[in-house]
Amino acid sequence: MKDRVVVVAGALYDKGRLLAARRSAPAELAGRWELPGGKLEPGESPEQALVRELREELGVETEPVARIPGEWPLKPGYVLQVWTARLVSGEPEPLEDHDALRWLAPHETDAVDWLDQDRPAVAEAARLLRER
Ligand code: 523
Repeated sequence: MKDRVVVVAGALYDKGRLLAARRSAPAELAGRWELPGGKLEPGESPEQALVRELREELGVETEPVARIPGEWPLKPGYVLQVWTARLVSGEPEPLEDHDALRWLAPHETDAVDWLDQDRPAVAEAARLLRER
C-alpha cells in the first residue's frame, strides 16, 4: 500500500544486551523508551532506512540481521516494523531524538517504560537474545 508510512526500528544488540533509547520528543512520547529508528525516506529499503537512522541518532554503524515478524499500528497511516540489528562499530550516544540510552540484559528488558507499540517486538527480541 502506498498511502502508508513505514517506521522502522532496530532491536540493536551487542554483547548479549539490547539497546533501549528514551525519547526526548514529542511531549506525548517524551520519557518513554523505544527501539530507535524512524521513517523511511523515498526510495529507501527498510534496511537502508534503519542503518541511516541508527547512524544519525546514535552515531553507530549497524547491520540489520532479521525482521521480527509482525507489524504494529502507530498513529493512523503509520506502521512500525522491527529488525534485529547488530552493532558493527561505535558506541551509541543520544545524538538526536533521545536523552538517555541503556543496554539491557535479557532479564532486564522489562526495566524501562517502553512505548506500548514497541512492547511485542521488545519481548520477541529479548526471547531471541536469551536463545543466542
Ligand atoms: N515510533 C514508535 N516506536 C518506535 C519508533 C522509532 C517510532 O512508536 N520504536 C513512532 C513515533 C512517531 C513515529 O513512529 O509517532 C515516527 O517516529 P520518529 O519521530 O522517530 O521518526 P523520524 O525520526 O523519521 O521522524 P521525523 O523526526 O519527523 O523525521
